[in-house]
Amino acid sequence: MTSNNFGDIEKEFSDFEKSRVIILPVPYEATTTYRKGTKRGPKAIIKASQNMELYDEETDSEPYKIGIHTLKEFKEGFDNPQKMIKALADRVQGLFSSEKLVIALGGEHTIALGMVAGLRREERNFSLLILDAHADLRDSYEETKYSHACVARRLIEENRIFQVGIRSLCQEEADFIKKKNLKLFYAKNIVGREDWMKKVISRLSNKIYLSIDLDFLDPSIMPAVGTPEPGGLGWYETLKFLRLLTKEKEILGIDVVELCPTPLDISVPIRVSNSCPSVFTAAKLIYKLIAYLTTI
Ligand SMILES: [Mn+2]
Repeated sequence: MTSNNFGDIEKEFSDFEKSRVIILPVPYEATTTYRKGTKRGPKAIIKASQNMELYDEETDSEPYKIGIHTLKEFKEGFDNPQKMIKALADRVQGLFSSEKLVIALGGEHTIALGMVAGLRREERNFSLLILDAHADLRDSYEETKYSHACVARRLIEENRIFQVGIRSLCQEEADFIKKKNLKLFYAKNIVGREDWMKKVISRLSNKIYLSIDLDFLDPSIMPAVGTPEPGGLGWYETLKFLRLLTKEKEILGIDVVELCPTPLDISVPIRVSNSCPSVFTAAKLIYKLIAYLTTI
């Protein structure tokens, strides 16, 4: 297990040309506020994915056979958020135009801005679904407009966004939501229920971009994130929603961000790192999404 490829998939099914899914590690971290380490996320997810079974029992399939290629880490423009966003948009634009499904691994949430900018050059008509504990609607934070805490605010300037799982915001954000009459799906109204799933899906365009901040999950199953927040979604309700979503909508691009592994999750034997299963949960969540995409 020395390859850097997601799932440690054999060459036949991880060749770039033949792969439908492209994993792009983006270890960008500049503005994380509570706990640093999201830059270690992509490597940790890939390492965990190499210990995962590649057969999926729920769909009775081997999702990797659709082709999953892992690109080299993207690291351009990391000294300046606007440069990073532009460079990432340049990097992914060609992938989107060749109809690859790009899954970017963060890194902090700011990478979503580059992904969406790249996609927008190729496709105008999509809506953006954000799963997150935080509203991320501040106009600026700690003197930058490109903080992870401002991601949704930047995205809403040019996109139709739908936020699901929200349970943490400040007064400024609450005022902004009222002023703009935004309809957020708050965690308190959805956790443990299913009636919201079809409602969310019915509001989206046929094509969507999906941004997954892992802190939307409950910290009992996803403690290793930059800014954990109690009261999030559980594993099976998340899977149910994602399966419905992939059935009804065409997903053009995905980012999975804010995993903040502790050193334990990275460099010690499996036996020990199992004590903090966040990275495995993140890897499995991504593989589940691929399973649903391949078996609709
Ligand atoms: Mn968040």
